[in-house]
Amino acid sequence: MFEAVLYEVEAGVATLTLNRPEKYNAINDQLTSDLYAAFKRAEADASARAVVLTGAGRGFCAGQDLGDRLALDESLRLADSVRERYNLLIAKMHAMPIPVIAAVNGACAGAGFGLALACDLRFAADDAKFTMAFSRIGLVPDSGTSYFLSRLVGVGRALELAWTGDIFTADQAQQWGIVNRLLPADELLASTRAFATQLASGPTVAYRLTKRLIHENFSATLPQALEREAEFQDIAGRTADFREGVRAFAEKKTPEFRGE
Ligand code: LHQ
Repeated sequence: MFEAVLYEVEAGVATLTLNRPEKYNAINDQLTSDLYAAFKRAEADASARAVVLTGAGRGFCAGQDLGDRLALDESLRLADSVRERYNLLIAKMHAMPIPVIAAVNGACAGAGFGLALACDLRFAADDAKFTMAFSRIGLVPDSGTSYFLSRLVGVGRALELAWTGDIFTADQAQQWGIVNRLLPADELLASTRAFATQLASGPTVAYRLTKRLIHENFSATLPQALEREAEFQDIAGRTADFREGVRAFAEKKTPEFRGE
Protein backbone atom coordinates (compact mmCIF):
# COMPACT_ATOMS: atom_id res chain seq x y z
CA MET A 1 0.00 0.00 0.00
CA PHE A 2 2.91 2.37 0.69
CA GLU A 3 5.96 2.90 -1.50
CA ALA A 4 8.69 3.45 1.10
CA VAL A 5 7.14 1.65 4.10
CA LEU A 6 5.87 -1.93 4.42
CA TYR A 7 2.81 -2.49 6.61
CA GLU A 8 1.63 -5.82 7.98
CA VAL A 9 -0.44 -6.91 10.95
CA GLU A 10 -0.10 -10.22 12.74
CA ALA A 11 -1.32 -11.30 16.17
CA GLY A 12 -2.35 -7.77 17.12
CA VAL A 13 0.99 -6.23 16.12
CA ALA A 14 1.44 -3.87 13.16
CA THR A 15 4.99 -4.07 11.81
CA LEU A 16 6.08 -0.96 9.91
CA THR A 17 9.27 -1.49 7.91
CA LEU A 18 11.24 1.43 6.48
CA ASN A 19 11.81 0.21 2.96
CA ARG A 20 14.61 1.98 1.10
CA PRO A 21 17.29 -0.64 1.86
CA GLU A 22 19.49 0.44 -1.05
CA LYS A 23 19.75 3.85 0.68
CA TYR A 24 20.14 2.63 4.25
CA ASN A 25 16.45 3.61 4.59
CA ALA A 26 17.49 7.28 4.38
CA ILE A 27 14.52 9.60 4.67
CA ASN A 28 13.04 11.43 1.66
CA ASP A 29 9.63 13.08 1.16
CA GLN A 30 8.06 9.77 0.16
CA LEU A 31 9.26 8.03 3.32
CA THR A 32 8.05 10.73 5.72
CA SER A 33 4.60 10.87 4.13
CA ASP A 34 4.30 7.07 3.89
CA LEU A 35 5.41 6.61 7.49
CA TYR A 36 2.93 9.23 8.70
CA ALA A 37 0.15 7.47 6.78
CA ALA A 38 1.24 4.08 8.12
CA PHE A 39 1.05 5.29 11.75
CA LYS A 40 -2.36 6.81 11.02
CA ARG A 41 -3.48 3.50 9.60
CA ALA A 42 -2.18 1.55 12.62
CA GLU A 43 -4.02 3.95 14.92
CA ALA A 44 -7.31 3.34 13.08
CA ASP A 45 -6.73 -0.41 12.66
CA ALA A 46 -8.80 -2.26 15.27
CA SER A 47 -6.69 -5.39 14.73
CA ALA A 48 -3.48 -3.55 15.78
CA ARG A 49 -2.85 -3.07 19.51
CA ALA A 50 0.93 -2.48 19.29
CA VAL A 51 3.41 -1.33 16.64
CA VAL A 52 6.94 -2.44 15.79
CA LEU A 53 9.06 -0.07 13.68
CA THR A 54 12.09 -1.54 11.93
CA GLY A 55 14.27 -1.13 8.83
CA ALA A 56 14.67 -3.32 5.74
CA GLY A 57 18.14 -4.60 4.94
CA ARG A 58 21.26 -3.95 6.98
CA GLY A 59 20.38 -0.58 8.52
CA PHE A 60 17.58 0.94 10.58
CA CYS A 61 17.70 4.48 9.13
CA ALA A 62 20.56 6.82 8.13
CA GLY A 63 18.50 9.98 8.67
CA GLN A 64 17.74 12.55 6.01
CA ASP A 65 18.72 11.36 2.52
CA LEU A 66 21.72 13.58 1.88
CA GLY A 67 21.49 12.84 -1.84
CA ASP A 68 18.01 14.35 -1.90
CA ARG A 69 17.55 17.83 -3.38
CA LEU A 70 16.86 19.14 0.12
CA ALA A 71 20.51 19.02 1.11
CA LEU A 72 21.71 20.57 -2.15
CA ASP A 73 19.15 23.21 -3.18
CA GLU A 74 20.05 26.48 -1.42
CA SER A 75 16.66 28.01 -2.18
CA LEU A 76 14.94 25.47 0.10
CA ARG A 77 14.40 26.46 3.71
CA LEU A 78 15.18 23.60 6.07
CA ALA A 79 12.63 24.97 8.55
CA ASP A 80 9.84 24.18 6.07
CA SER A 81 10.99 20.61 5.70
CA VAL A 82 11.47 20.15 9.44
CA ARG A 83 8.03 21.59 10.23
CA GLU A 84 6.04 19.95 7.47
CA ARG A 85 7.71 16.54 7.30
CA TYR A 86 9.58 15.69 10.47
CA ASN A 87 7.64 17.55 13.12
CA LEU A 88 4.27 16.18 12.00
CA LEU A 89 5.63 12.66 11.93
CA ILE A 90 7.37 12.80 15.31
CA ALA A 91 4.29 14.33 16.95
CA LYS A 92 2.11 11.60 15.42
CA MET A 93 4.39 8.85 16.72
CA HIS A 94 4.60 10.37 20.18
CA ALA A 95 0.80 10.61 20.40
CA MET A 96 0.16 7.03 19.25
CA PRO A 97 -2.41 5.50 21.62
CA ILE A 98 -0.89 2.00 21.38
CA PRO A 99 2.67 0.97 22.35
CA VAL A 100 5.30 1.60 19.67
CA ILE A 101 8.59 -0.31 19.82
CA ALA A 102 11.61 0.33 17.62
CA ALA A 103 13.53 -2.78 16.52
CA VAL A 104 16.84 -1.10 15.65
CA ASN A 105 18.44 -3.56 13.25
CA GLY A 106 21.55 -1.58 12.24
CA ALA A 107 22.85 1.95 11.68
CA CYS A 108 20.60 4.56 13.26
CA ALA A 109 21.60 8.17 12.52
CA GLY A 110 20.31 11.74 12.60
CA ALA A 111 16.58 11.91 11.97
CA GLY A 112 16.62 8.10 11.90
CA PHE A 113 17.75 8.22 15.53
CA GLY A 114 14.88 10.67 16.03
CA LEU A 115 12.43 8.04 14.75
CA ALA A 116 13.82 5.49 17.22
CA LEU A 117 13.66 7.99 20.08
CA ALA A 118 10.05 8.89 19.28
CA CYS A 119 9.09 5.24 19.82
CA ASP A 120 8.05 4.24 23.34
CA LEU A 121 10.69 1.52 23.67
CA ARG A 122 13.84 0.59 21.76
CA PHE A 123 15.10 -2.95 21.27
CA ALA A 124 18.38 -3.17 19.35
CA ALA A 125 20.49 -5.74 17.57
CA ASP A 126 23.78 -6.21 19.40
CA ASP A 127 25.62 -5.00 16.27
CA ALA A 128 23.53 -1.84 15.77
CA LYS A 129 25.27 1.55 15.92
CA PHE A 130 24.02 5.00 16.66
CA THR A 131 24.99 8.61 15.98
CA MET A 132 23.34 11.97 16.41
CA ALA A 133 25.11 12.83 13.11
CA PHE A 134 23.69 16.38 12.79
CA SER A 135 26.81 18.27 13.97
CA ARG A 136 28.98 16.25 11.59
CA ILE A 137 27.28 18.06 8.70
CA GLY A 138 26.94 21.39 10.49
CA LEU A 139 23.31 21.06 11.57
CA VAL A 140 21.51 21.11 14.91
CA PRO A 141 19.48 18.23 16.37
CA ASP A 142 15.97 17.95 14.91
CA SER A 143 13.12 15.43 14.68
CA GLY A 144 12.70 15.53 18.45
CA THR A 145 16.21 14.35 19.30
CA SER A 146 16.99 17.43 21.40
CA TYR A 147 13.86 16.72 23.42
CA PHE A 148 13.97 12.95 23.83
CA LEU A 149 17.70 12.32 24.23
CA SER A 150 18.28 14.48 27.32
CA ARG A 151 15.23 12.89 28.98
CA LEU A 152 16.79 9.45 28.53
CA VAL A 153 20.48 10.15 29.20
CA GLY A 154 20.61 13.51 31.02
CA VAL A 155 21.76 16.89 29.77
CA GLY A 156 25.54 16.33 29.94
CA ARG A 157 25.62 13.16 27.87
CA ALA A 158 23.03 14.50 25.42
CA LEU A 159 25.23 17.51 24.74
CA GLU A 160 28.31 15.35 24.35
CA LEU A 161 26.60 13.03 21.87
CA ALA A 162 25.09 15.97 19.97
CA TRP A 163 28.29 18.04 19.80
CA THR A 164 30.66 15.21 18.88
CA GLY A 165 28.32 13.22 16.62
CA ASP A 166 30.39 10.23 17.72
CA ILE A 167 29.19 6.79 16.73
CA PHE A 168 28.26 4.68 19.75
CA THR A 169 27.47 0.98 20.09
CA ALA A 170 24.20 -0.72 20.98
CA ASP A 171 25.87 -1.86 24.19
CA GLN A 172 26.66 1.76 25.16
CA ALA A 173 23.16 2.79 24.14
CA GLN A 174 21.76 0.22 26.54
CA GLN A 175 24.08 1.23 29.40
CA TRP A 176 23.00 4.87 28.97
CA GLY A 177 19.29 4.02 28.97
CA ILE A 178 18.59 4.70 25.29
CA VAL A 179 18.01 1.04 24.44
CA ASN A 180 15.70 -1.11 26.58
CA ARG A 181 16.88 -4.51 25.37
CA LEU A 182 19.86 -5.77 23.43
CA LEU A 183 19.23 -8.86 21.29
CA PRO A 184 21.28 -11.08 18.98
CA ALA A 185 20.85 -9.62 15.47
CA ASP A 186 19.17 -12.73 14.07
CA GLU A 187 16.59 -12.78 16.87
CA LEU A 188 15.82 -9.06 17.00
CA LEU A 189 12.64 -8.91 14.95
CA ALA A 190 11.07 -12.14 16.24
CA SER A 191 11.83 -11.26 19.87
CA THR A 192 10.57 -7.69 19.50
CA ARG A 193 7.39 -8.93 17.84
CA ALA A 194 6.90 -11.52 20.59
CA PHE A 195 7.19 -8.78 23.21
CA ALA A 196 4.81 -6.55 21.22
CA THR A 197 2.33 -9.42 20.94
CA GLN A 198 2.35 -9.67 24.73
CA LEU A 199 1.57 -5.93 24.96
CA ALA A 200 -1.11 -6.33 22.28
CA SER A 201 -2.97 -8.75 24.54
CA GLY A 202 -2.75 -6.39 27.52
CA PRO A 203 -5.18 -3.77 28.88
CA THR A 204 -4.86 -1.35 25.95
CA VAL A 205 -6.82 1.50 27.52
CA ALA A 206 -4.71 1.37 30.70
CA TYR A 207 -1.54 1.28 28.56
CA ARG A 208 -2.65 4.36 26.62
CA LEU A 209 -3.40 6.27 29.82
CA THR A 210 -0.13 5.07 31.39
CA LYS A 211 1.85 6.52 28.49
CA ARG A 212 0.13 9.86 28.97
CA LEU A 213 0.77 9.80 32.72
CA ILE A 214 4.47 9.12 32.30
CA HIS A 215 4.87 11.84 29.68
CA GLU A 216 2.55 14.50 31.03
CA ASN A 217 3.67 14.05 34.63
CA PHE A 218 7.36 14.41 33.66
CA SER A 219 7.02 18.18 33.81
CA ALA A 220 4.08 18.40 36.26
CA THR A 221 4.06 19.40 39.90
CA LEU A 222 3.32 16.59 42.38
CA PRO A 223 -0.24 17.84 43.04
CA GLN A 224 -0.90 17.97 39.27
CA ALA A 225 0.56 14.48 38.81
CA LEU A 226 -1.50 13.03 41.66
CA GLU A 227 -4.70 14.60 40.32
CA ARG A 228 -4.05 13.30 36.79
CA GLU A 229 -3.47 9.81 38.23
CA ALA A 230 -6.82 10.02 40.02
CA GLU A 231 -8.64 11.13 36.86
CA PHE A 232 -7.08 8.45 34.70
CA GLN A 233 -7.66 5.76 37.32
CA ASP A 234 -11.32 6.65 37.14
CA ILE A 235 -11.31 6.01 33.39
CA ALA A 236 -9.33 2.77 33.69
CA GLY A 237 -11.66 1.64 36.48
CA ARG A 238 -14.61 1.81 34.09
CA THR A 239 -13.08 -0.55 31.48
CA ALA A 240 -14.15 -4.13 30.90
CA ASP A 241 -10.47 -5.06 31.22
CA PHE A 242 -10.41 -3.86 34.84
CA ARG A 243 -13.38 -6.07 35.67
CA GLU A 244 -11.71 -8.97 33.82
CA GLY A 245 -8.43 -8.40 35.70
CA VAL A 246 -10.13 -8.49 39.10
CA ARG A 247 -12.27 -11.50 38.14
CA ALA A 248 -9.21 -13.43 36.90
CA PHE A 249 -7.28 -12.54 40.07
CA ALA A 250 -10.09 -13.84 42.29
CA GLU A 251 -10.30 -17.05 40.24
CA LYS A 252 -6.49 -17.42 40.13
CA LYS A 253 -6.59 -17.40 36.31
CA THR A 254 -4.77 -15.45 33.61
CA PRO A 255 -6.87 -12.44 32.56
CA GLU A 256 -8.08 -12.25 28.97
CA PHE A 257 -7.95 -8.56 28.19
CA ARG A 258 -9.84 -7.33 25.14
CA GLY A 259 -8.41 -3.83 25.08
CA GLU A 260 -11.64 -2.11 26.05
C1 LHQ B 1 23.56 7.70 2.79
C2 LHQ B 1 23.21 8.25 4.01
C3 LHQ B 1 22.32 9.34 4.00
C4 LHQ B 1 22.23 9.22 1.71
C5 LHQ B 1 24.60 6.67 4.41
N1 LHQ B 1 21.88 9.80 2.86
N2 LHQ B 1 23.11 8.19 1.64
C6 LHQ B 1 16.59 17.18 8.44
C7 LHQ B 1 16.06 18.14 7.56
C8 LHQ B 1 16.72 18.70 6.51
C9 LHQ B 1 17.92 18.52 6.10
C10 LHQ B 1 18.90 17.73 6.63
O1 LHQ B 1 18.75 16.87 7.70
C11 LHQ B 1 17.76 16.61 8.52
C12 LHQ B 1 17.96 15.64 9.55
C13 LHQ B 1 19.07 14.64 9.43
O2 LHQ B 1 18.83 13.49 9.49
S1 LHQ B 1 20.64 15.23 9.31
C14 LHQ B 1 21.62 13.80 9.40
C15 LHQ B 1 21.67 13.03 8.12
N3 LHQ B 1 22.35 11.77 8.28
C16 LHQ B 1 23.67 11.67 8.39
O3 LHQ B 1 24.41 12.63 8.36
C17 LHQ B 1 24.23 10.28 8.49
C18 LHQ B 1 25.20 9.99 7.38
N4 LHQ B 1 25.62 8.59 7.39
C19 LHQ B 1 26.48 8.09 8.28
O4 LHQ B 1 26.94 8.73 9.21
C20 LHQ B 1 26.88 6.66 8.08
O5 LHQ B 1 26.65 6.33 6.74
C21 LHQ B 1 26.14 5.67 8.99
C22 LHQ B 1 26.59 5.86 10.45
C23 LHQ B 1 24.62 5.86 8.92
C24 LHQ B 1 26.45 4.24 8.53
O6 LHQ B 1 27.85 4.06 8.47
P1 LHQ B 1 28.47 2.80 7.65
O7 LHQ B 1 27.80 1.57 8.12
O8 LHQ B 1 29.94 2.90 7.80
O9 LHQ B 1 28.02 2.99 6.14
P2 LHQ B 1 28.61 4.00 5.05
O10 LHQ B 1 28.93 5.31 5.65
O11 LHQ B 1 29.67 3.30 4.27
O12 LHQ B 1 27.31 4.22 4.12
C25 LHQ B 1 26.84 3.17 3.24
C26 LHQ B 1 26.18 3.83 2.05
O13 LHQ B 1 25.00 4.53 2.48
C27 LHQ B 1 27.11 4.87 1.42
O14 LHQ B 1 26.86 4.87 0.04
P3 LHQ B 1 27.88 4.11 -0.97
O15 LHQ B 1 27.30 4.40 -2.33
O16 LHQ B 1 29.24 4.74 -0.75
O17 LHQ B 1 27.84 2.67 -0.58
C28 LHQ B 1 26.60 6.17 2.02
O18 LHQ B 1 26.87 7.28 1.24
C29 LHQ B 1 25.09 5.90 2.08
N5 LHQ B 1 24.46 6.72 3.09
N6 LHQ B 1 23.88 7.60 5.00
N7 LHQ B 1 21.92 9.94 5.18
